[in-house]
Amino acid sequence: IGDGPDYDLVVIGGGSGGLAAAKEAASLGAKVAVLDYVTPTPKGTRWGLGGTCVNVGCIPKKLMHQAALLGDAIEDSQSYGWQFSNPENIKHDWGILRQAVQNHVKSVNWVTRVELRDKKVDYINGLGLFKDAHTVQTTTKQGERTITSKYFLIAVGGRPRYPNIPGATEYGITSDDVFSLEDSPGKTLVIGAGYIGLECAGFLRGLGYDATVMVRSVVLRGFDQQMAGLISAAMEERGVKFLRKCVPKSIEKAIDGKLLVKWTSENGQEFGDTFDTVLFAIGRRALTREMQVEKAGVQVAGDGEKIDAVNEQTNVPHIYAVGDVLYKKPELTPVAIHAGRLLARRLFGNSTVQMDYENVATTVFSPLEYGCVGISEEVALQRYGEDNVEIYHAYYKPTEFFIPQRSIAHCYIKVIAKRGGDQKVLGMHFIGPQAGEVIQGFAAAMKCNLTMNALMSTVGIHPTIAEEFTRINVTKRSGKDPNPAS
Ligand code: FAD
Ligand code: NA7
Repeated sequence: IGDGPDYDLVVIGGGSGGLAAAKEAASLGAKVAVLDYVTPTPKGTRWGLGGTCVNVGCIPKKLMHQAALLGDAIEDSQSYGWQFSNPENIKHDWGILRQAVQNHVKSVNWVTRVELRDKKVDYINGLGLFKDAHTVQTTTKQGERTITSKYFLIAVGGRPRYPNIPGATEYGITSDDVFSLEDSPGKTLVIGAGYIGLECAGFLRGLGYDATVMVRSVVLRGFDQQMAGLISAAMEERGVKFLRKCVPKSIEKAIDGKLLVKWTSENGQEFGDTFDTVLFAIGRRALTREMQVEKAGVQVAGDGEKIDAVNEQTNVPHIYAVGDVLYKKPELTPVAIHAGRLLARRLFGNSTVQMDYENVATTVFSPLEYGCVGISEEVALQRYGEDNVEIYHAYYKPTEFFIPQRSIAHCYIKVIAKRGGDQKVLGMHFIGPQAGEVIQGFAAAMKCNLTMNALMSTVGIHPTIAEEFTRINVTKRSGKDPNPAS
């Protein structure tokens, strides 16, 4: 670039969004550098290149969820004829799971580094701070460095919050620590009932640990509340305990090494119990302060930490942002990747295609999974009014549940449609096994303006659970029984 800036694009944060943008930009001929640095957790946990999803998010979470599901499968298998010489002796070994998960994570870290090298993206293992709007400063093992670039991309993601109570950082852990814990977590209190809290409590219970979720207001705030209620009921049925309308007050270490947690209920009553592990899942904060965005003139949104970008562009025209750092955008890996890739194409590939943040499908990997796309019943009623919305629903019986006599009490689906005409589908909600696999294709159908007429005229695949969506015909308005004929 001669006397110009060092790079065409400098990406700060080598996670889902940053890496996708960096690789795409490089393949379009741009000179690109990625800075990635992981500040250790208060417990000292650290990890390699690739960001939250690969190291302490989606991937280790899904693997531990799978470990828990396999436990269920072992139980079911006996009614299908599988014989174990000593069924009571089947145990789970945390150390083996932890090692297997961490080995996989490390292999992904390695592949990511190789990919960057192959694409000629410079990887700088240092914390990036803005010095001014055109310069980023970093300290690596080789010393301090300043880097200039034509464009910058803020992709620093977020990290778990800790509550401001005595003992929180000393004794508590978060999702940043749980997947690499040396010792098995034992009796665990999960504080927070968002999807991360439910998923962690779910797989821990599935692996055989005593698990309790402390809920401040409602479970899965922001999700369809009828579905959220079914998810927590399904978890309770599997032995997860819920402390509702409670907030933590303090954590102390008892002489026997256990953690004594005190909390207060809604009416101010104080309670306490001891746990081996306390895991906070009370939300995440964006890491903009640490990188001194104000020195570049980048404004943060109302919450003081996230960036309210328009089409990923911040208020400083050559500085962009993608991923979890964005204000009021879904905090999901494919969202970060898609937005990062499209941005790189607009910057270096003459593209004009913008990211569409609407109708992004997601799944909560609770023991009985919950997948959804589009809006919740609450939002539909509020947005369109009861007279203009039709809610279709059904309980169903997965074929494979019959033989082991698994509970079908919470296997439920719901489709929210506009009333009248072809009945455009506004939201689809599914509780059951493989919810993510079920919902993904319907998300594509919704992108193509799926209508109730089209859904009902789709021929199902039998016997599957996804076919339930093609059979759905009972509306809430009709008052008819949504239970299947037995
Ligand atoms: P990140 O992936 O967080 O990457 C940011 C990177 O920047 C990190 O490596 C960070 O250390 C680094 N960094 C920060 N500041 C600096 C700096 N100043 N200089 C240099 N580097 C810096 N999403 C899904 O889609 N499906 C799931 O099932 C799912 N499960 C999840 C489970 C858990 C437990 C968690 C925590 C998250 C989960 N997510 C899931 C969310 C998903 O992980 C995030 O949405 C995604 O990783 C966001 O990508 P990002 O690029 O914005 O940031
Ligand atoms: P969420 O989805 O923001 O959920 C946080 C949960 O923690 C939620 O149940 C909160 O209850 C609860 N919370 C928040 N602060 C506290 C305190 N101080 N004490 C007790 N409980 C608290 O976060 P996740 O970690 O599950 O997910 C992180 C992000 O990924 C999230 O923003 C998603 O968009 C994606 P509340 O409902 O506020 O009463």
